[in-house]
Amino acid sequence: MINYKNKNIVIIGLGITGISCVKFFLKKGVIPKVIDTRKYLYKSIPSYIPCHLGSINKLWLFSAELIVISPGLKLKYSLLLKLISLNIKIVSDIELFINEVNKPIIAITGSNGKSTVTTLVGKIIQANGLLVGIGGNIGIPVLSLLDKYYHIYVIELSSFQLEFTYSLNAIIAVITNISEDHMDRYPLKLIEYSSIKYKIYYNAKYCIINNKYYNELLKYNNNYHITFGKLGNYKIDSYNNTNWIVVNNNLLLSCDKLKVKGIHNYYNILIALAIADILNISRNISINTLCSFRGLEHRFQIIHERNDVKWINDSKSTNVGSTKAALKSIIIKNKLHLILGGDSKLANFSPLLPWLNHSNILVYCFGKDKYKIASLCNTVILANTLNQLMHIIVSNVKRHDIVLLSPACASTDQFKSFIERGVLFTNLAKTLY
Ligand code: UMA
Ligand code: ADP
Repeated sequence: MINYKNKNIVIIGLGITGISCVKFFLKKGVIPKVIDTRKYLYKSIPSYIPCHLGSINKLWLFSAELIVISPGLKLKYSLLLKLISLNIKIVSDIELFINEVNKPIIAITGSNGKSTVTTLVGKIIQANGLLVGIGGNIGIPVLSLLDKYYHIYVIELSSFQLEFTYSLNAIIAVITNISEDHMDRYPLKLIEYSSIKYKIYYNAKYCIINNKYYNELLKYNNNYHITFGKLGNYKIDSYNNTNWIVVNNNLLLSCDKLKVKGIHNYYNILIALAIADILNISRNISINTLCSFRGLEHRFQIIHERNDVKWINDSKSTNVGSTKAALKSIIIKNKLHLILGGDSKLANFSPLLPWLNHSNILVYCFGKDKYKIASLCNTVILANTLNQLMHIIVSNVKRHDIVLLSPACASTDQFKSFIERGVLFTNLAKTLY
């Protein structure tokens, strides 16, 4: 544990991470300073805490001994270099957390599937009778986990959180997959983004990796490796026209027994199983838990079915990779009505081209980047809002059609979060159709 007493500490960002950091330092007997570039705070903090709103207070930063930066914040590169040259330490809340706990940490990152895998692993460990602290990017700031006793932690990490994390020494580290996301944050694009993701493997005892990135992993860690994917220790293989979970070349479980569907979800199941096996959890417990899992809300979820029309809410699809996964999982009997749009975060939509110009797919675009996506389509229906599009879609759908909201974009241009977007889609589907 680090002694923070009498240290000059500045927290930047006062969302749920910043608030958890304030509470953490107050418990340590230290009063931090806080900065938020918004003019008003949504959450209140004690009035004796010095608070600077509306801009970055550089004087505070230059006189700090420790800066804790919230994941959603990006400091200008020149400012960052100046702070580093002055030997001022900049850390994430994850770094603070790692320095406090002495129980094993399972660390999970990736472009897609993090929350699903984190939840699955948490459920399996719970079913095995251990107290498991689940947190991180999934929506529970890790420092809030310090309030209770846990035997083990399962932590979901975003690339933003990994940027300022240095001391991770997970017992098990996983990258679910890597595809473009957050390209508006990384000037060096995919190279920069993926090298930050690979930080999760530093000092990890067991590394779980998609077989296709195996060689890349060896640059970061030479400890025990387990591979999954089309090939690998844990793989999905077709047998008698059915997909099977295969472990070390033994058929273990038919994917027909799972409630979640789609190859991408089967990969998530492989990862969770591999983690459970490393923890020596009995196969009975893992398989029962995996088979009963119905998936998380807003992730490729059928939310309404009427007159043989299926409505699928995949609002958590905030990048091209997850929309591609959704499209690969759908068998189109008649027409697919695909809703895309929002803030693309400078994404390249060309991997979706085969679906954007498919004779059985009608593409609908809304939100900030609707024209960017539309420019790749031969035919497209445009509207400003999801609400407007849904009114058009209900008049277009016919028997055996599917309507899929899988926007491939962040929701923040028009909604508070992907949850608000998914709830609106669900309510409109149920009330309009
Ligand atoms: N802020 C500024 N200046 C800025 C940007 C933000 O001052 O330029 C302030 C805002 O005014 C606000 C605060 O910072 O008061 C918000 O901080 P934040 O954006 O870091 O968000 P938190 O509420 O602390 O939530 C963060 C994660 N948010 C982001 O990474 C953007 C949450 O992930 C995470 O669940 C939470 O910490 C707990 O660990 C969300 C997310 O969208 C779900 N993650 C991205 C993703 O999954 O793609 C990475
Ligand atoms: P994350 O926490 O990484 O955002 P989630 O489990 O919340 O991941 O899922 C986000 C989106 O990614 C959803 O649209 C979901 O259907 C899709 N998804 C889940 N697992 C995978 C995967 N292994 N590969 C590609 N897409 C996935």
